[in-house]
Amino acid sequence: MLTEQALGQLDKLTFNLANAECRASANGNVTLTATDVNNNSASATAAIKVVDAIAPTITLNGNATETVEAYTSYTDAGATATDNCSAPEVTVGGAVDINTPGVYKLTYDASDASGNAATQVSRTVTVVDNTPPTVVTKDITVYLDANGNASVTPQQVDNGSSDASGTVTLSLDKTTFDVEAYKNDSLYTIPKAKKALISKGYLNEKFKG
Ligand SMILES: [Ca+2]
Ligand SMILES: [Ca+2]
Repeated sequence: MLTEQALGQLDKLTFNLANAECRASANGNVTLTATDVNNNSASATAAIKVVDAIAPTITLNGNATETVEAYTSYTDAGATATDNCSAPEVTVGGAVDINTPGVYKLTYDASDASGNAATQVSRTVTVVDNTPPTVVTKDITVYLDANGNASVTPQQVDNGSSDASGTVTLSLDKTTFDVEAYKNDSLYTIPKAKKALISKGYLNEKFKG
């Protein structure tokens, strides 16, 4: 039976677990020596296997859910991992396509040198296009035809309207004009056509302007 005194004579191989537990070289043998009251002693060794069974912990940088405007740029804030032994690298899974609106999931994993895997952390990034196009117009002149009608296409009054998405669909609230429109809307000043129409009797003199 080992006495407290005998235990005090253990070989001096010691372990500082706070520093040594993560190194393979920490594994080794200890020698236990037992000595009786008459100074007879005997020793035996015991192998010490040091094991790290504690997984890293991952902490997300930034928010777990983010909404970003499309066609800008996105930089993932990443995540950091801490471990009782070291600072494991964080592996990022997934990617965000800033040029394609949608919902993206990024995952973060980390393992320590002993193969203990951290609980996966993730981030949801929603890419939205909430920016309306830029509309640029140009003033144009249209001429009434022999029947007193005229039409305008969106392309005729567009002067480089654009959107970051690269595509815009153009439409006009009004595409056809006639003599009545001419009479009722001073914006549609069509001098040449007016002159022609007056000469043809479609307009009377009061519209001569
Ligand atoms: Ca660990
Ligand atoms: Ca847009």
